[in-house]
Amino acid sequence: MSAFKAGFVALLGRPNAGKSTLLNRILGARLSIVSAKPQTTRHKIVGILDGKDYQVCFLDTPGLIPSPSDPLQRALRRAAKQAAQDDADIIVLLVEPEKPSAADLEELGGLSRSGVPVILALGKADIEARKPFHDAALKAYAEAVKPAAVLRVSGLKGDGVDQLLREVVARLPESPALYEPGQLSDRWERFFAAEIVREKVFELYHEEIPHATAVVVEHFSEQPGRPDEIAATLYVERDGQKGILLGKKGEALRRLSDRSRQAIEAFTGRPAVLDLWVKVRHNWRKDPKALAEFGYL
Ligand SMILES: Nc1nc2c(ncn2[C@@H]2O[C@H](COP(=O)(O)OP(=O)(O)OP(=O)(O)O)[C@@H](O)[C@H]2O)c(=O)[nH]1
Ligand SMILES: [Mg+2]
Repeated sequence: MSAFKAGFVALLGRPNAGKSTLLNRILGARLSIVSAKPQTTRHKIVGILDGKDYQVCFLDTPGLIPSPSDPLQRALRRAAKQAAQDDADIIVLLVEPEKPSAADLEELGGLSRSGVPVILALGKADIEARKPFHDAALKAYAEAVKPAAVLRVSGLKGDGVDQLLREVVARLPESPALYEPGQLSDRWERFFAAEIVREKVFELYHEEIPHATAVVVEHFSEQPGRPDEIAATLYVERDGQKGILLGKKGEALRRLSDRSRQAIEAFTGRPAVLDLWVKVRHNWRKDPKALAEFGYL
């Protein structure tokens, strides 16, 4: 009988590379929020996959922003770097199917200096128009990263995901399970409710709004025989942004609330009542106190 294996596997890459989509595909669950806009993920999130003789604890991370321009972006970078340097037993580096810039090679190549094995995964491999770039991209990254394994994946379609999992499991250290078997994440429903509202903000609003919005769940109560009661506050940076979130006669906010509630209900499998409030917290992305309060530090 082979010994039980378990460990942390950090999913790393630039913003928008498809890390959260890949994690959700591996787990078969919508754990980490996804959007078409970069800088969607703002937290390290553990997604746990239990096998017969292994447990893989994937860490979804905020995309590595090339040049962070405010304290929030710096905190996101730190969280991703920390996952690579302190937490990971294995790194899965997910890259775009295009030729990397010198800055990409320097930064993403530098991640391997931590001494943990790196699996280089070229993502979005389903996109036909980008296939001509695969070989050149893989060659350039492989030279910089010195990966332990190289493969192509599509988090969206699922291609290559089994192979990725095999490569990961083969390199897991021997260890007892790190989390209670059957537990999907280290986070609780309250956290996911806030993330789901944030995902809907990314879907429904544009320009600076998604990145200027933080969501705090103030209240979450589950009672037998009754819908969950959830209250959340959306924090934006300026009065004008509050007006945009609300929309004419509060219509936009009602739409956000409806969509968020439906998604939360799909996630928990229970009916819910959702109350959303909007507050201004001036320049919160530059305010370490606010960043700590919102869980980003
Ligand atoms: N065609 C295609 N699109 C993908 C794939 N994976 C992700 N995408 C799309 O790429 C966009 C970004 O996906 P995310 O999973 O949010 O990317 P991320 O790396 O987690 O982004 P951040 O959290 O901002 O760092 C979304 O529009 C996804 O639908 C893929 O395998 N194929
Ligand atoms: Mg993400």
